[in-house]
Amino acid sequence: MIRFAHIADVHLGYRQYGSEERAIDFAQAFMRAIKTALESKVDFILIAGDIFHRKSEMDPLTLTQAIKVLEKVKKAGVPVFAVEGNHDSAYFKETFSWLDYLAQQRLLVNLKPRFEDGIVVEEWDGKSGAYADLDCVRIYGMKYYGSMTERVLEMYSKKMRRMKNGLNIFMAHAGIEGYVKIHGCVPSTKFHRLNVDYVALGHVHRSFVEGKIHNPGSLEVCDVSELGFDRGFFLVDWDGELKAELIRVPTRDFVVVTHEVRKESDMNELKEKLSIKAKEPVVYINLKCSRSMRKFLDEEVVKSYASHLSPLLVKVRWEVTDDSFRPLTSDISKESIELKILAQLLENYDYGRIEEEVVKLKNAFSTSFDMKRVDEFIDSLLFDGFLGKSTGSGGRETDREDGKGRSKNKDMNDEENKEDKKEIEYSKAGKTKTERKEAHAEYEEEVWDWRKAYDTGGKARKR
Ligand SMILES: [Mn+2]
Repeated sequence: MIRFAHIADVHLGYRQYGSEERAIDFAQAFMRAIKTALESKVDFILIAGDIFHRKSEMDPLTLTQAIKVLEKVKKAGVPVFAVEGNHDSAYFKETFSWLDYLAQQRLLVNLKPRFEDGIVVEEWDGKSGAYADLDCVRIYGMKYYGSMTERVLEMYSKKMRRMKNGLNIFMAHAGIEGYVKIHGCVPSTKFHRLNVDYVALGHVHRSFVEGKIHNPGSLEVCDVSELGFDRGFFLVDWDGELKAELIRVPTRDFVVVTHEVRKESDMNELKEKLSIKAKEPVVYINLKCSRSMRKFLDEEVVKSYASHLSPLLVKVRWEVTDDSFRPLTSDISKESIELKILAQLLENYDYGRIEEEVVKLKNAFSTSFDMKRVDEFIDSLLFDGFLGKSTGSGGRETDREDGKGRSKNKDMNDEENKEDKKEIEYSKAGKTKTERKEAHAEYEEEVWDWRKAYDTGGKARKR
């Protein structure tokens, strides 16, 4: 019997809502999936694309996360086969991707066809190739090709040869039509037609099985719209017959509340809606109100309604409607539109409310290269104590009036104290880990502090 794990859409390095903790959630989910797979004694592991969230701008922490987990698999002697997703590589451009890098480190096999007067489907030679053979298993891999998926698949399938008396797998980062509206989807018949036993897909963040086509979904929740989706990874047994089981990996709790505020007392109902149980969740509040009502509602107060949940973060999305009809162009200045758009763009980052600064900076550069203006601008930022601040706390306005610099120093001291406390926690965790090793290390959940890239023995993060 052959047993393997089929994982997809890990999205390492995704600092969702600008949260470092969320990026750690994604890494922890990857670790959990891999550990479960290894404990289930799999013969090999498939990763069907989007190991990383961003194809460029790799950071050391994200790369460490990938390497730490993959090293674990390598140590266990289990081979990993992967394809590049839309988040992993620039499609069609023959560039050296981060998966190529991991392949060079012998942490995985990165399967993709080559193009040279048509498609070239060769066996993996230790550096490159489109398919790889194990005892009784052949695995073909195809990376993401966006709107070209169907055409590449057509060409690819003509070059495929079955391994006789073996398990034949085709792995691709592509979706099939009818599940979600995203690019890179093809009709499912195109995959059914392939002369293989198992089609391993990634791309659609929701789990589904359609005949031999299997898509596990993403390990964590990449977008609030994906909340209701079933997700996990497949543990597959094959002995002439296929048996695939979706293994669900614990993920971060999400609390999503939509509420309409017509009068101030409606806020009490919002409180009621939030009186539920959840574990350090991401809280997502959709608030609908009129423009005149919006003036009475303080975002910080809204956020405080969720404080009893000890949330990881609270996100408030305003859906503000105009009280009466007003033509769009007459009294909304170009600048305010620009500010609005910038604010939306910046929402997913950790900079707080800096859209005004961005506009000022842009103006300082675009009107002339007046370095004096740029200097003044930077000075004003520094004195406002704005640097070093995290998510838009709404406290910035008051800092400004408070006078120069003081708030900045206070923040920095807090940071240092936090660091000290952490150091103590780590050293404690280190001790308990050694003690525990003799007992049953197997049954303890391995919790990593990914910022420092080592096992904390379950102490640093409580889930
Ligand atoms: Mn994805």
